[in-house]
Amino acid sequence: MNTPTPLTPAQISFFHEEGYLIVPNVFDPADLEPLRAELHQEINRKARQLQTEGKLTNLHAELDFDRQLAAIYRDSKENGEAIMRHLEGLRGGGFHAPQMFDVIASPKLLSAVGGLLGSEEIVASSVYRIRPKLPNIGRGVVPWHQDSGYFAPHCDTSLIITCWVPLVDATVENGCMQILPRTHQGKVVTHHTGGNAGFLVIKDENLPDDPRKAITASCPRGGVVFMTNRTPHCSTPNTSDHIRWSVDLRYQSAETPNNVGLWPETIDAEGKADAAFYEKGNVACYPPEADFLVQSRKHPEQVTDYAEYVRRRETYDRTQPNFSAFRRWPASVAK
Ligand SMILES: O=C(O)CCC(=O)C(=O)O
Repeated sequence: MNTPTPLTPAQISFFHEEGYLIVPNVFDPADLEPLRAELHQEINRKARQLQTEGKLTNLHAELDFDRQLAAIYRDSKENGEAIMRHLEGLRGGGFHAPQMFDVIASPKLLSAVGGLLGSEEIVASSVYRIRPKLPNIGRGVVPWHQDSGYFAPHCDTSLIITCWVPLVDATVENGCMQILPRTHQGKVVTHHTGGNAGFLVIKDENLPDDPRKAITASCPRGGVVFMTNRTPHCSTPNTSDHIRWSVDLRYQSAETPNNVGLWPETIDAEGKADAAFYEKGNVACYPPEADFLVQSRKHPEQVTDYAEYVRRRETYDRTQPNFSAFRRWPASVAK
């Protein structure tokens, strides 16, 4: 990866005024190749495991990264979902690899994030998601939400930046995001539970503006869509013939509440941490997952390396907290 190009003052102002920013060339597309290749290999590793267990017959190994998983899913929804669950990175477990960490800790990305945060002390969150949005499958369609809908209310007015990084060109056809601009200075609006695939959802009547004002966030591979935690966004169906792969990563200033360096003190026989750890001791914006220092000019010796990042993710994953105490949204009813 070569040297980062800092964001311009105009780009930074645009982000703060509009609540989002699309930068088409944060990365060279080649920078993302190691992650794409590793994900592709991981699909094959998991598919071979399912084959050994007698659940899968055709690996479709001749197909490219943006097609293989869709073919496996077409043969068997169960196998396709097993592989997707394995990759998605939910709850700290799932896929992590040096190639993933290299993207999270990429100087190019951190240069942009630092410009938007106005801070060089940057905390990354384990709340990242790897999204293979398969063609014509509803599961990857994400309803309107603000990321803060998922976070603890004490972080509502903090700035947490979502970096949405497509691993293929993201287009209207393959289901890129829609973003409602200039609405991110308002409150976290009411979300309902029970949206598509278990996602939270903001009903149209609760959106802070007319959804027809949404912009379409198409973005080439190498680009990044930056959003704030209060920017309403959603994503549309993939009507193309290939998978829309993306990862979304989250960062905040080290001054925003976080659980850097904090470990569950007690994990009982069932793997659950003491509830107090989540309710009092762990003030992170999303306490079930581990935050880590990813860049620091003041304390470079405290910046987390790959091994420590894995240890933190795995430890938090083992605790499996019940996070519902933090934010209770009403259940969705048919509109
Ligand atoms: O990738 C998508 O389709 C939606 C992403 C999203 O909602 C997010 O990153 O918060």
